[in-house]
Amino acid sequence: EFRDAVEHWDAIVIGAGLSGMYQLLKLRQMGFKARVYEAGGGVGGTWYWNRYPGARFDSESWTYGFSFSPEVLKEWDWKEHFSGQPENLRYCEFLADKFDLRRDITFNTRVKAAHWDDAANEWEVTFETGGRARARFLITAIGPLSSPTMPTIPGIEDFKGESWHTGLWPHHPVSFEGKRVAVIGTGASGVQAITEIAKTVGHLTVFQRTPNWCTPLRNSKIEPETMADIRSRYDQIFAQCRENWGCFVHTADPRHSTDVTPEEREAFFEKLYNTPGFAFWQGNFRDVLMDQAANDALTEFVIKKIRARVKDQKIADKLIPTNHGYGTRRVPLESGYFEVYNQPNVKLVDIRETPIERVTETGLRVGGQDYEFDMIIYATGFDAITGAFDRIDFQGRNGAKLRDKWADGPHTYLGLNVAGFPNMLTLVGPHNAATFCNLPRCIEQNVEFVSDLLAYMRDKGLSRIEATPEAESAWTAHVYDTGSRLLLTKVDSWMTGVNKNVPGRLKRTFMAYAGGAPKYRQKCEEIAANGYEGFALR
Ligand code: NA7
Repeated sequence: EFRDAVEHWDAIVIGAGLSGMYQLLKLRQMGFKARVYEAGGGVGGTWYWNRYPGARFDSESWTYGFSFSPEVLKEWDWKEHFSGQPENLRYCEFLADKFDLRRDITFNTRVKAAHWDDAANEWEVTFETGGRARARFLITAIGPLSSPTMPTIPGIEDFKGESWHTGLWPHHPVSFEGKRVAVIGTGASGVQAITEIAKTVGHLTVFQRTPNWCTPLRNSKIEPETMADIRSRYDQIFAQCRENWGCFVHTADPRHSTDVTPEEREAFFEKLYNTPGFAFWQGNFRDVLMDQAANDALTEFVIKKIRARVKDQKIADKLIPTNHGYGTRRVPLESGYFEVYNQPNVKLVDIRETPIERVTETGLRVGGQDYEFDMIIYATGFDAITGAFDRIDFQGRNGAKLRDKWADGPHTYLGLNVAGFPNMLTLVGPHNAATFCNLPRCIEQNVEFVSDLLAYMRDKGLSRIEATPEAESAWTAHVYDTGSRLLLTKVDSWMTGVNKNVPGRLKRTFMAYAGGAPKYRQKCEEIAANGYEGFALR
C-alpha cells in the first residue's frame, strides 16, 4: 500500500536566504530538529536570484555581514565598500560551508501551502514538487522582496527574443554586445542594471514610468590595510549600527535644516552628496523626510545635480521626478546612471506620455510605434513584503486564510506573529523593523528574538504561542501612527503596498515599520522580559 511519506521536525524554516540560514544555525545549536525548505537551487536568497548585471549592496559591505560569529568576521575579507552580487553570493556560500548548513536544507522545493492542524498542535507544509512535512513551529524566512512581478501588458509570451526579469536572472552569462536591448522599470534594480548594460550594449532603450531620485553610490575597492582597520573596529561599527534608525552607519543630523543659513545648508548637502552610500538619505537634517518645506529644499538641490549631469535638458526633464519629493521612495544609488543618457546609443522613453500597448514577436508597441529588440529586460520589481506570503496558502486556526486577513493590509504583532496563526514566526515580516533596515542587522535581532522565545517555551514546557488580538491591534495602530510622521507614507511605492501589476494592490497601506530599529529592539526586549507579554502561551 502506498503511503505518502511525511517528514517530521521540531521546526520548519521556509527559505535559505540570510535569515533562514542564521535561523537554522540557531535552532541546531539549541538542539532543535530543524529543516529548511528552499525554492532555489542554492543558499543566498536575494543574492541567489538577483544576478542581473550591476546588482550590488547599497549598504557598506562591512556593516552588512553577520556580526554573530567572531570567526566569520576574522576570516571573511570584503573587497569593495559596496560589494557586488557575485561576491555577496560567495559570502552566503562561505557561511553555508563554514557552518555546514546544507545538510539540513532541502533545495529546489517550493512551499505551496502551510496549514495549522489544531488537534495535533502543529503545522503541515505541502510542497509544489509533492510531499509534505510537519512541525511544531513554522518560521518564514521568505524575504521582503522575493516575489517578482511582471507588467500586465498583453503579448509578453509572444516575444521571440531573449527576455529576463532582474529578480529571476539566469545563471548563464548574458551578453549585450551588438544587441538592441529594452529595459522596463527604473527602480533600484533598473538603475543598477541600466548603468552596467550601457557599458557594452549595442543600443539601449529605457522605458520609464516613474523616475526616481537617484544619488551617487561612490563605491571603491577595500585595500588590505583598510580591511585590517575595519576588522579592528567591528565592535564599534556594529554598536553604531545598533543605535541607528535603519542600522546604517549614517545617522540623521540632530539639526533641523532651518537651524542653519542657506549657504551652510547647501554646503552640508554638497558634503553628503559626495559621501558614499546612503549618507545623503539617512544622514541628512532630521526634518527632511518629515517636513514638506525641508524636503522641498533638499529636492531642489538634487534637481540641480541631475540637470548638471544630463546634457539634454529635455531628457533631464523626464528624469526628474515630479510626483514625489526626494527620499520618499527607496532611493536608488547609482554609479554614472545619469550620464548613461548622454550616450548616443541610449534612448529614454517616458511611458506616461506614450504607454506600452503590447509586447510583439519582435519587440514593443509603444504609442503606436513599433520598436524592435533582441532582448527585453523587466526591472519591474516585486510584490513587496506581503507578496511572498500571498503565494503560499497559509491557513491558521479554523482554516482562516492569511491572504484574506491581510487583504486590506497586514495585521501582525511585532511583524513576527499573527493572531489566529499559532506557532508561526515571520522573520522580516510586514510591520517588522527589518523592512526598513540594513537587513542582516535586523535579521540577527529577529532570529535571536525567535530563538530565545523557543528556548523559553521549551524550558517552561509550553507548546503553543499566539499573539492576542488586542496586542495585534495595538501594534498595528502603533505602526500606522509612527508611519504617519513620514512623508513617504503619502507616496505610492512598494513600501506603501501599491503595485499596479498586482490585483488588489492599488490602495495605499503601510507595509513597513517606521519607528526605527532601536525602538523596535527595545520593545522586543521589554516584551520578552515580561514573559512574552501580548502573546497567549500554553
Ligand atoms: P521597484 O523599486 O519596485 O521598481 C520597479 C520599477 O518598475 C519601477 O520603476 C516601476 O515603475 C516599474 N514598473 C513596474 N511595473 C511596470 C509596468 N507595468 N510598466 C512600466 N514600468 C513598470 O523594484 P526594484 O527591483 O527596482 O527594487 C526593489 C528593491 O530591491 C529596491 O528598493 C531595493 O531595496 C532592492 P513605477 O514606479 O511603479 O511607476
